[in-house]
Amino acid sequence: MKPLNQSPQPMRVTRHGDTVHIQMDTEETEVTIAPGVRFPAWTFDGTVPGPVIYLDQGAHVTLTLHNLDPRMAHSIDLHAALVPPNEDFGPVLRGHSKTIRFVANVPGVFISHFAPLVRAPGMIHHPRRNLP
Ligand SMILES: [Cu+2]
Repeated sequence: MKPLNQSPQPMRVTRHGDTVHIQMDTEETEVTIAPGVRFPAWTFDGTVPGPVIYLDQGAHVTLTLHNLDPRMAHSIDLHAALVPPNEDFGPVLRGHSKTIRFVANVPGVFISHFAPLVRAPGMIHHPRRNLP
């Protein structure tokens, strides 16, 4: 098992037409909350709030959350994903990964957060257009 405070890496997004594959890491790590002030936080890709995910309406999304934390389970609750929350938003055990699949059918701005606590990255679904 790796130690706490691993160097975060940015969210990895791969797009192939309407298919979007997202890789995110979750862990406890120190973040800077004011100049010179570090604080331990539960993070997505090492940040609070986590990264914003931009999707086209109709995108077929596969999001894999990797829990790098050696001490505890983490999870993600994607309000944009109309999936069974008890199955897809449940805990990802330390050192494990979980994949959530959904279609971004509804355009809008959605919160995503660790369940049950909020540390919100966002997800924005544009009405259909071509993202780079
Ligand atoms: Cu929620």
